[in-house]
Amino acid sequence: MECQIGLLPVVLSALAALAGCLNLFQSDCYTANGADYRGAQNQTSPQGGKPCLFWNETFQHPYNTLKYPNGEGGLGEHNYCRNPDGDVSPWCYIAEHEDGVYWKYCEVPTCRMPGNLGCYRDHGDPPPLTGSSETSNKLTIQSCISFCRSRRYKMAGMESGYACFCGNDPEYWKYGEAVSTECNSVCFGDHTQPCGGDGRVILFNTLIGACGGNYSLDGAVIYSPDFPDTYGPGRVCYWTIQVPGASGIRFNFTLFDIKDSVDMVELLDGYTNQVLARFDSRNRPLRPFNISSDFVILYFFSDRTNQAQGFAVIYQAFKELHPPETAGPYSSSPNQTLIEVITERTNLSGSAARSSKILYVITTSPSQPPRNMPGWTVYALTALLILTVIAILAKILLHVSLKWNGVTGSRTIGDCHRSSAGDIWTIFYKPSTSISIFKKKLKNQHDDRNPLVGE
Ligand SMILES: *[C@@H]1O[C@H](CO)[C@@H](O)[C@H](O)[C@H]1NC(C)=O
Ligand SMILES: *[C@@H]1O[C@H](CO)[C@@H](O)[C@H](O)[C@H]1NC(C)=O
Ligand SMILES: *[C@@H]1O[C@H](CO)[C@@H](O)[C@H](O)[C@H]1NC(C)=O
Ligand SMILES: *[C@@H]1O[C@H](CO)[C@@H](O)[C@H](O)[C@H]1NC(C)=O
Ligand SMILES: *[C@@H]1O[C@H](CO)[C@@H](O)[C@H](O)[C@H]1NC(C)=O
Ligand SMILES: *[C@@H]1O[C@H](CO)[C@@H](O)[C@H](O)[C@H]1NC(C)=O
Ligand SMILES: *[C@@H]1O[C@H](CO)[C@@H](O)[C@H](O)[C@H]1NC(C)=O
Ligand SMILES: [Ca+2]
Repeated sequence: MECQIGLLPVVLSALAALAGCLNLFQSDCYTANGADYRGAQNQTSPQGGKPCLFWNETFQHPYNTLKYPNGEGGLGEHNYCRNPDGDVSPWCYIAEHEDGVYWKYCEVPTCRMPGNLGCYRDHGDPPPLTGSSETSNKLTIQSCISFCRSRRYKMAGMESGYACFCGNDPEYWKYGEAVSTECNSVCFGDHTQPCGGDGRVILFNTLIGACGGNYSLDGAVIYSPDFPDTYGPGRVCYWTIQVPGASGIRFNFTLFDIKDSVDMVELLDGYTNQVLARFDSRNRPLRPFNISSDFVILYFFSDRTNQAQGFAVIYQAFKELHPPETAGPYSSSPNQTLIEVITERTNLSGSAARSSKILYVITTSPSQPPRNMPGWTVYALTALLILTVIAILAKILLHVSLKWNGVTGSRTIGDCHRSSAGDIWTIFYKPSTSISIFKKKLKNQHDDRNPLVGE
């Protein structure tokens, strides 16, 4: 299942592995919890299972088309499984049971994000992944993936909401695969993510959510840093995509949630570092597009405020005997015109120029000479120097006369330290085994804490 065809000796198995990768691209979901599922499964399991109720007929429950008439969360005049409330998986209302169960998680086999290797049985001795492990009452999918990635493991597994296992074990499946709904215990660190179950481990490739990497496969999915958590503040990441022999690379953003106009994604020509496309909250990638190069750099930048879910992008290299004719809007020259074609708005001023300079620093070889300083920079620096000297002199004078104020200053620092000790509260957090009951109450509450309100 791992998408690594480069080292396989036999051509046939290489083809099979690539086919496996391509199948993964046909996934209906690119989020860990299927919040983006828009497929048409209308029962809780493809083999039998309970029939789902229509969202336009569930007015006795919090989620229905009367309350969300504009297709929020994918609701509509249908009875397809959806995840409108930030649960760990798509679900639907069912005709009520004797025991009061009125909704169920859906087992949707096509809704598995690429890089999620599935839900597997664990009999404990030895576990499916035999590398490092840890437990944490703040476990998220990415906290476990990061733990394993930093120890150079290719796979990370979460179990029972708080346990994390790492490994490279090729036979992780040996105790058998389980249905996805058996891995729907919430992560203790993030109740919108699935973290396995009792005796069930959910496995992920540790490439998910890495800040940067080098890709040479014909195709792969790249996720924003820290995925499926929101991307962190101050992230500067770049991924190289170099597929020798390709005449072009197709990009399809299947998920794009960038919070402000400062955070951004850019695509650069790998050879010239020229910015080919820039996306942010105002310039979203509307449709797939081609770049006619075999070497592209994907770049991500986030500032210190306003984080969001991030992105998932499929790339697929293709080979052509002759380059596409200049017919149609897409085959334009890959300068600024590409951006015009694929975004809502075109604006390459200011911040775009700054961002490519950041990348320029990162990717340029040290042999290249630094750029010449413009004249105004010299004047600005001189002015700054004079101001600094004045400030230092002033400070020395103030220090002599206001010495005693220093005490107040140090007290403030102490307060800061004290307030940062709020982490202590997490120790009192007791993981509850009745998570599903807790979730059931949530759906029952008619409360305003559902994620649709923000949309
Ligand atoms: C882009 O990816 C999505 C998700 O796999 C797929 O449904 C869609 O058809 C793709 N678009 C194109 C033009 O291939
Ligand atoms: C589910 O969808 C299938 C195919 O569209 C349809 O035949 C079936 O009647 C639907 N079942 C329910 C319960 O809506
Ligand atoms: C809900 O939508 C379905 C499909 O469009 C329709 O058949 C059904 O009559 C609708 N129910 C109500 C109460 O409007
Ligand atoms: C990618 O390749 C560059 C240069 O070949 C190397 O410096 C960098 O460490 C690689 N990054 C990763 C994540 O392997
Ligand atoms: C991108 O290139 C592929 C392969 O040549 C082609 O099938 C596809 O139509 C192109 N897509 C766009 C948007 O130009
Ligand atoms: C695109 O860039 C190339 C060099 O990078 C330049 O020669 C060409 O004139 C540019 N085309 C347009 C339409 O700007
Ligand atoms: C680009 O953005 C700048 C400031 O963000 C604005 O002044 C300018 O009018 C914009 N240009 C276009 C073409 O939208
Ligand atoms: Ca931001």
